[in-house]
Amino acid sequence: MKLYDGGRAPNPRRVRVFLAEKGIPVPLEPVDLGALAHQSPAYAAINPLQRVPALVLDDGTVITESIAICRYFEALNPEPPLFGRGALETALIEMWNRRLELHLLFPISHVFRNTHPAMAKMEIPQVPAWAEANKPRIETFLGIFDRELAKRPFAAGDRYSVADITGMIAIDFLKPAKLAVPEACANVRRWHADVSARPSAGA
Ligand SMILES: N[C@@H](CCC(=O)N[C@@H](CS)C(=O)NCC(=O)O)C(=O)O
Repeated sequence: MKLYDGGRAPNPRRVRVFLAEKGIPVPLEPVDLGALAHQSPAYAAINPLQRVPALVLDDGTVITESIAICRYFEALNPEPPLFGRGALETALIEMWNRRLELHLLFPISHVFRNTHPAMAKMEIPQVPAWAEANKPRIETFLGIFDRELAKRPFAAGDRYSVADITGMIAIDFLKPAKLAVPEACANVRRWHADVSARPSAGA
């Protein structure tokens, strides 16, 4: 098995943090996004969408999509449960993971991809107006998330989950997008400091 990885890029990091939380060692194969190695014919044969991460199993089966890869490892190694236990906890974690992905990580990614000069060769065309349109959405969502985090320690409840991984990595992605958590979002800041202090955050 081999995990095609993308260094500092957020989606491959989601899988690395997940694996670190589980304590599962998986050999990494670095893919140099800056050099557009993910657009090479060799990598496109693995993932025709030319995105990382991609997990290649020993029989050649390819799994892409960060959350699909995480779910594969969760099914094989249920402890600790990062997608939840039981109907309610599992649904709440799914809800928050999707909210954090769709309403935070993606809009931040749109800002980064449509403004950063280094992304001009990947985001074609770059549309600065789309970046601008996403900025207020990020702020609105952070306000909503902040009010939720006033009620509990982690994104989806009392336990750390995959939703915290998505959220932490989204917040870390604010910096390269030249954005920041608003001062008023004290609960987001507290939660981000807590999840960032876990050893897995360095993965
Ligand atoms: N939905 C995919 C997104 C994968 C993705 O967009 N990966 C980025 C790195 S974070 C990538 O490979 N970008 C290369 C490009 O845009 O050309 C997932 O969850 O894994």
